[in-house]
Amino acid sequence: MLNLVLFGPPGAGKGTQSQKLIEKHGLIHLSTGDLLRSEISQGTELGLEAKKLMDHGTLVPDEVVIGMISHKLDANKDAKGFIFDGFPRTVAQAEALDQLLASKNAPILGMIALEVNDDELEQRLLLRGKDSGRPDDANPEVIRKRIKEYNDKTAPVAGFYKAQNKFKSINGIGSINEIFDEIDDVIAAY
Ligand code: B4P
Repeated sequence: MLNLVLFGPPGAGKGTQSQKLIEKHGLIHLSTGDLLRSEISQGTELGLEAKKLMDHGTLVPDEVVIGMISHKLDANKDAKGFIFDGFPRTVAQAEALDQLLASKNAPILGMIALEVNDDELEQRLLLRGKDSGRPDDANPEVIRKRIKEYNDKTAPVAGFYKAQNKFKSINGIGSINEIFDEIDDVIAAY
């Protein structure tokens, strides 16, 4: 099973590259951001609670996202593999994911991190915010809060995968196709 974690700060290009990877490799895309936004648009109780946090650039509780991922893994038992996009975002989420995958005998093959500096991230997200309708992309203060959450809570997740020799990092600045080719070279070398 080809199970990959695509990693990086908000706006690094995880969602963009995930789309290309699922087309090429026939994987299932599991984006916790997309799953949460779907709960919000359906007006579920979970969505209403998540929206309050997401609109301020704060992470939602670990147990909420772990539950969503567990459900999706169970619903896709015949998948060739999964791209985890925006998950795990805390060390607790990474530990839970290892446990979920151990019970399926299908561990994470690797984590691929996209490196992008803060100024570029802010510009990309503000640009997307002009027409995405995402409140968390429209406000520079919220974007900076998301980057701070990343540095405080998410960046340590890289160490979790480094300790397992599964971490690879690439430059996330450049054309979308160039970056995709680099990611694909990393996958071919696994
Ligand atoms: P996400 O939906 O995961 O959003 P994100 O971090 O902004 O990344 P995204 O994938 O959208 O951006 P991308 O880099 O593709 O999270 C949103 C919120 O949900 C979080 O703040 C949190 O509250 C909550 N959440 C989600 N998962 C959670 C979890 N596991 N635990 C707790 N809370 C969670 O693209 C950004 C822009 O850059 C796009 O417009 C794209 O076109 C552009 N772009 C991409 N590549 C480019 C390139 N090479 N050059 C120029 N522009 C590029």
